[in-house]
Amino acid sequence: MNKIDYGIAVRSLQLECGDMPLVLNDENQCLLVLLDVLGHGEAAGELAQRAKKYIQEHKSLELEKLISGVDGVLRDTRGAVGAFIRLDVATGMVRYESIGNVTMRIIGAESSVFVPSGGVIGYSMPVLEQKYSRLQSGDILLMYSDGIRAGFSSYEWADLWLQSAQDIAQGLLERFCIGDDDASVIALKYGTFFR
Ligand SMILES: [Mn+2]
Repeated sequence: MNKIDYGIAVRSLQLECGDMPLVLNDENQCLLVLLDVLGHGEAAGELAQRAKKYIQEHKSLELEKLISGVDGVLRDTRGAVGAFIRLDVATGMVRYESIGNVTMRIIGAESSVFVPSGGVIGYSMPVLEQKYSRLQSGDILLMYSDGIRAGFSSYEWADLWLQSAQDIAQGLLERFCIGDDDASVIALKYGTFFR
């Protein structure tokens, strides 16, 4: 049986945070969302919380419907970029969609970067496509906002790989946080890891 270990780290520029990383999992499925409401501060934070509440209340919706719902919640606001992943824990199958510049990467035997769609949730939504990937045992899945330096390479955090998902998320935040925007990281370790 495959296992997951996940961790979340957030750094807010002000008291309220416009980044909203969220992981909701049950026995079979894991929903990972990372929203970055445009701008930061109180107004962005309030929108992020509104979107979070909607996602929590509609977490079982099919992914496109969920994203459309979030688009509805954020309609006529400053909007957000966001990445959405639904992971089938048993098989590692990943269904994903990303609108705007939230990064999703798999680090492992076959590393890859998920392809985002352009657009802004709540403002200019792209046509959503069915996108799939698959996690293999030993893979680390990363999601992070543009408050994190985008193109860091895996050797820059090789010392973090064997740590817990929470320590990886926190370590990446501390190491690669840019500092002029809210920043957030979700790290998920999939399958069996040898320590
Ligand atoms: Mn941002």
